[in-house]
Amino acid sequence: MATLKEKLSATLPSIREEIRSLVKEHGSKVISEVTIEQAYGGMRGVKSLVCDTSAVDNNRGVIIRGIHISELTNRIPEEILFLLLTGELPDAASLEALKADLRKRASLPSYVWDVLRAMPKDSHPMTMFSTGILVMEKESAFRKRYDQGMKKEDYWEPMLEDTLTLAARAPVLAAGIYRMRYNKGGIIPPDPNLDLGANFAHMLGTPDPTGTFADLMRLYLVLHSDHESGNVSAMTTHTVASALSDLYYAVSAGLDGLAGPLHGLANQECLKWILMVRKRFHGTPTDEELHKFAWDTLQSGKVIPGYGHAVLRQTDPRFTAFVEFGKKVCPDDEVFQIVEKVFRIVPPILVEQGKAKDPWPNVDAGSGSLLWHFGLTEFDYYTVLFGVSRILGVASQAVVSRAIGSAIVRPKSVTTKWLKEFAAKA
Ligand code: CMX
Repeated sequence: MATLKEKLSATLPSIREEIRSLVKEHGSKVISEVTIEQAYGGMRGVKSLVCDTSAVDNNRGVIIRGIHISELTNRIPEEILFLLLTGELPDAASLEALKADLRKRASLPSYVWDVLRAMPKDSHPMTMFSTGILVMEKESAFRKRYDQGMKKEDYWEPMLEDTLTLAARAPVLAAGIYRMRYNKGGIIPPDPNLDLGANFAHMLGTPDPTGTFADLMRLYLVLHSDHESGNVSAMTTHTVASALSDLYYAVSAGLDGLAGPLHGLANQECLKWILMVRKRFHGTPTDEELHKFAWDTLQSGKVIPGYGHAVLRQTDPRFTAFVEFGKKVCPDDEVFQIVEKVFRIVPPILVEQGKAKDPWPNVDAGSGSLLWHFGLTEFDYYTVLFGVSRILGVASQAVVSRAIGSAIVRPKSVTTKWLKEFAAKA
């Protein structure tokens, strides 16, 4: 049995050596080119980041440390954290050690609640979540060790320390925000006998007589954990951490990016859209009604939330995993049935419109309907759930980045004038 830290520590010398010799032998080889269109177009497709925790295949979706996400749906979030950080799933003893470690860290300083209580009552839950994390920055092990003086090769250790603390505290913070923001009664403390996902379900206080909501929370935390490093939340976290800002600063910034409607907030927008459909047609629409409603959305200049992706070109396997869960748990739920119908109707419309490169559903298209089924109906809270999970991935990426000595991010920008002159000469 090796603890997560022992395992990581043992593998680091060979990983560092592997990268050192790769750069030494092949450092000048070209892996990507950048066109003017890409420079204006969000750098789409430009290969200029390294991420070893996961990779997104255009057609197959996310693969975490070599394991396709569809093979991880029965795992618990703690196993995914171990996998992300070390490259291997834990054995039973290592998993128990990690669970015990996280349990010890799962309490919040009381000043966090004071700060959140002082915020405007109509603050968005993502603002509260990001603020709650930022305000704990003074607890950062990385910052303390850095201030004391620390060698570069040791940076990963306090980064790991902060990762474990944040992974343990995020569900406590998020559940507390839910109870506070929606007047659900007092904050429910963590139950030391439960795993991360079940504990999250418990602290939210959603009735769960059969334990199925806890299963959904485990699945939710597994599916959203990581999606390589070019997406807004991961890239922001990486960029901020590359300045040696500690993990609290970096994760808080990453979550601010996740809060955008083209990224994680799409899960809130998506359920909002589904509920609009239901209201407009007093229930499940006919195919023709839904077809027209989707066209009207596009013609009013809006996107259909939950559809399309910057990298994927097929149905997101995370959407498929949620739909499979829904088929087992709530096949007759009206909102879930509309989600299934949208999946049938919308992709051909997006193809017909001819703009979106990917007409298929992404992770955000189905998750909200399941939360709704369990009575978690406050959809502007949904992105916080995404955030609790995404912390596992972006924090793991940050540990790896510090371990391999990644440089401060500083690409070169050019002016439009420069581009015009360049284009004229080329
Ligand atoms: N509905 C309507 N139009 C869409 C669309 C959708 N679902 N998806 C893409 N398009 C449009 C784009 O807005 C763009 O239009 P313009 O040329 O007028 O600007 C055009 O199709 C080309 O876009 P693209 O290259 O296919 O997509 P991008 O890589 O630029 O953007 C994404 C990807 C996800 C932002 C986009 O598909 C989108 O806005 N989807 C809806 C929001 C959403 O579900 N986001 C969540 C993504 C997953 C996540 O990060 O959580």
